[in-house]
Amino acid sequence: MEWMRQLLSGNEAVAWAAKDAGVRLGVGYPGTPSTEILETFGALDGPAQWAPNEKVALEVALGVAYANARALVTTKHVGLNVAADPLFTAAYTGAPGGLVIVVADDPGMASSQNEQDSRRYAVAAGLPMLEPADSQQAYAMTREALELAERWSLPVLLRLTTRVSHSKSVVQRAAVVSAPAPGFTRDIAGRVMIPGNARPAHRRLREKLDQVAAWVETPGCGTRLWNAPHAAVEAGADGDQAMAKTPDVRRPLGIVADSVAVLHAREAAPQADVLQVRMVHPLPIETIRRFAASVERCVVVEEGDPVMVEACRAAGIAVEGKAERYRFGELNVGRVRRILAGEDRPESRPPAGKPPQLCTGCPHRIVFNLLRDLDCIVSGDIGCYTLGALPPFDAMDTCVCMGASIGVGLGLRHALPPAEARRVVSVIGDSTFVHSGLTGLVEMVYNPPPSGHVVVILDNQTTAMTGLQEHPGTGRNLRHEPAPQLIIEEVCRSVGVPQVVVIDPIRERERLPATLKQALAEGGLWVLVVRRTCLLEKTRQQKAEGSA
Ligand SMILES: Cc1ncc(C[n+]2csc(CCOP(=O)(O)OP(=O)(O)O)c2C)c(N)n1
Repeated sequence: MEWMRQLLSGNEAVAWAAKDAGVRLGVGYPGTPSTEILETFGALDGPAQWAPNEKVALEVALGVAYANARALVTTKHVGLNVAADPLFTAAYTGAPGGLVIVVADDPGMASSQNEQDSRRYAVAAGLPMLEPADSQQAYAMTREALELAERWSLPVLLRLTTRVSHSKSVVQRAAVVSAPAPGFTRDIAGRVMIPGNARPAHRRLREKLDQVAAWVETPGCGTRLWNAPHAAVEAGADGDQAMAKTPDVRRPLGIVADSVAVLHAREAAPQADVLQVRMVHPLPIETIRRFAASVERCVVVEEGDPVMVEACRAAGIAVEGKAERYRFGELNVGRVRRILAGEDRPESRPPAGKPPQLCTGCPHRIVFNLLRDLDCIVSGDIGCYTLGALPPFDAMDTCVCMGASIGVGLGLRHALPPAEARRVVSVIGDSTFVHSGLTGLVEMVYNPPPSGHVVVILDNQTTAMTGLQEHPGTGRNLRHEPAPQLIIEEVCRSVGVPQVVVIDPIRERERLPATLKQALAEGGLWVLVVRRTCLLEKTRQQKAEGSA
């Protein structure tokens, strides 16, 4: 049944909402914890596609929204860095169709290289940001975000975190709407961001944000009040109404929280009133002010950076925050109890888990054994192969962000004395190469270090790290159907790399060490494409063929 209540993860709920709200195109780049949003949208027959990277994803979606159609972008937090350039200026141009950018943060870094707090992006770019606490809210707020984006012709950010993305809870869907017909209305002054157009556009953006800031203070819009059970007000009533019913009695404890911290706070302090901030930018600061005035003690409970607590204090609202130690990692009920108790003594450490490892039989293993044995200085990148940094290989020396391996390797080659420079190798996966390695390769050809350079592209024919997604180099699209294929070695040759060698590390076991040794000794510019399909990808393909 269409309207059946379903048990969905936050990511699945976003995908269902996009489907029910007539999203014309969902586009993104995989990244934990966001990946399943587009995969689910695609499985629901929603038009979904992987872009080579997040910047391109946002640009494509922006074009869709310029054409007056609804668009959804999905990314993990660090992907928003990649998409930051179009993001900031898209805030100026706006887009009539309704553009929602779902960004999934990873507090605690279950699978990321940093734990940046994307709420800062909403403030910096000047965009509204909504934050659901569970799957039902993820569904409702995705739809709300699309409506708000249309209403103000302004991209809207929807921020999830690992818990919200991956936890399952019951979702009741709402009526399906059909998308309006796309069409183009020319608006040169509004969309061509030369300085003369951008100056008024910035002012327009700030005016729109003032309107959003006024809207967010209207009852029920930016907040929701979860009252303690003994309070003489209805649980779940909106903030203003509930507070109006108890004007004279100051209740002992009030908590201001966002995202999943709301659920932790309710469990940790069932006696407290909890004000859920649903829109974190613009913040419903006057509603928070009234809430804080309605309680004896008001504590802000938020995961990550002290974003809301700083905003409250800047607005002269007396709130308590959390000790610095709780900025790191995820919150949970126990940690929220500690925050509320003002407990700042060291926390007990969870027992160390088993370190992750490359799979038995993974073709990456052969390369890292070799790099270790040759005592290479390895400028690494992000993917399964980052595990080459751990024992028994210990064969990766740097890993910063996707695509950095080539630039960092070049820098090392430029600076190190010749004997050390000749040991430097950049190692990058196939998906990562397409994502952001290409320009590094152009740099290598344009400004070659005196000792030359060697790039090893670990081509396992999939994006293994995030769960076997396709990319332009695999020759298949998001649904694993055939698509035009980017031939990596041809691209390398065409940008001017003189020595490009493709090697199967298993079938050509001897050739790989011989070629790498030759490349390191001879100097010059080399790309070794080490191509062998990931074993898990092979199994996926066999299963797909079996069920076809
Ligand atoms: C900007 C950014 N987007 C997405 C991710 C998530 N992510 C990490 S590595 C990776 C790609 C891994 O694929 P590949 O380079 O082919 O290596 P493999 O895991 O297959 O060995 C992705 C999507 C990220 N860390 N940063």
